[in-house]
Amino acid sequence: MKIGITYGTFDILHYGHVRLLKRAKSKVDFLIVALSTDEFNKLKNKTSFYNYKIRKELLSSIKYVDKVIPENTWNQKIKDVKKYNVDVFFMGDDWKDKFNFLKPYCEIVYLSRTKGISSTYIKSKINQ
Ligand code: C2G
Repeated sequence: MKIGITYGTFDILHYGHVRLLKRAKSKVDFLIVALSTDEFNKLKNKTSFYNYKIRKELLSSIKYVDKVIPENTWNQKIKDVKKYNVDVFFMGDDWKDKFNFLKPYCEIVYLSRTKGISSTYIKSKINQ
């Protein structure tokens, strides 16, 4: 069974997130999402609209997502890859080459971001 993992905040879930998850899941049998906790978001200088519990509830309802785990720190990826026997690490290409240190442990796939949508954009439109 081929296992994949991806990481992110996934705030205000939108079709950019879903398309990334769909494409990742098309390449593996089991897809894990490491979801940034509210505390970790502070380290990323991000405040999400939805808290972790809600973001996890939404992600878990997506048929492409098989498991959601917390992302608490920047440096848990190697441990996660080993712990879950991950074969493929996925990230949007806004992170291109940022996680190449994982090469010895698993395949790395950077997927193109979906243009024209982001949680920030949605928030800006709602606030208009
Ligand atoms: N994404 C996408 N298209 C968009 C918006 C986001 O493909 N229009 C992808 C991003 O490239 C990322 C994933 O959806 O792979 C989640 O996006 P974010 O929640 O913005 O992820 P980020 O805050 O960058 O967290 O340790 C890694 C970090 O946790 C990544």
